[in-house]
Amino acid sequence: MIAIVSRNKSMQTDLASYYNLAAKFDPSISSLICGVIDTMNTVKGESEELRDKFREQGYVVIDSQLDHSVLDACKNDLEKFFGPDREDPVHVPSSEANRIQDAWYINQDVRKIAECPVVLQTLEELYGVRMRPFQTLNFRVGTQQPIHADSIHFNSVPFGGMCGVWVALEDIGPDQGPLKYYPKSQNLPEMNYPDLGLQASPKSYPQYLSILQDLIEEHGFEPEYGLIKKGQALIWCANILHGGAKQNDMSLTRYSQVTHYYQENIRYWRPSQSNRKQRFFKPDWVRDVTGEEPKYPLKPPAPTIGNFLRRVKGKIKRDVFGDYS
Ligand SMILES: O=C(O)CCC(=O)C(=O)O
Ligand SMILES: [Fe+2]
Repeated sequence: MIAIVSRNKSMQTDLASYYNLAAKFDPSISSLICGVIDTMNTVKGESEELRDKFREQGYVVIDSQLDHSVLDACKNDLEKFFGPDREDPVHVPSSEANRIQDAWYINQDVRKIAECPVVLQTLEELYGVRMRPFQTLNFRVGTQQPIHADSIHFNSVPFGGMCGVWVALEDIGPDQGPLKYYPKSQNLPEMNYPDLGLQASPKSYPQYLSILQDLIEEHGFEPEYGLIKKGQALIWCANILHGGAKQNDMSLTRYSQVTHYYQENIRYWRPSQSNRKQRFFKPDWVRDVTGEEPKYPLKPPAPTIGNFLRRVKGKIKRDVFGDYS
């Protein structure tokens, strides 16, 4: 399919209908612009410029104003959980050598970064509604993650009620494998697997990624890089194409925290887990769990064939298809 798109000129001019995307432009959701909720009449003043930039470019960079002691403590306290000889942070849903998911369960500074007042205030100004953190990811080095839109992992009804915020825990230069993103690509329509003629399954992820490469080329989107200073935060919207740039110098670290946020009181679904029908889920909101029994590790699953196959499927999804959702 990708080859056809690249070679066929008439299809190049009408990719939306080729991929059966036109129906996505539903006038009843006209309050959603480029995946960013139109707040023109609700928020005025100083934030207008930032909001315009967010709407036009699909991202903005702000100063989180987080105390550097919080950033340093986060970086230092998680250090033992990274690398080949790392300690296993058992009370989180998942962790790998360079990726700890939801470390807010075990680390107060991760939670402080996720609940950063300046970030929350800015998100409210950008979206006109409250956004709530529901997932954190901490990285020690660059991810070199392929270019994707977060909406393929975390979608919502209405579309666009999700965003990512990338906080630099150290100054980020071009050789550290910075965040790479394509301004204006958020203008592409909502693309779920069936819209691209793909089965809604992690198996389709490599094809999804290569269609995005095609679209980038067709539209001439130019990449930008998150060369930001320690404490700055890069906010991106659900539909913007982004990933991790190549790490040129393997000796360099790239300490960072990504927090994903959802708009409150909408419906949440995951395209890769919605094969037969749209499956909605309840986000695990970031919150204070200091008084709670640890949720992780979950009880080991019963040794049934079903559970064994589920674990193998999960591993293939991550290791073979690169789908870390
Ligand atoms: O930090 C990166 O390199 C990419 C992270 C990312 O795409 C995400 O967390 O949504
Ligand atoms: Fe992402």
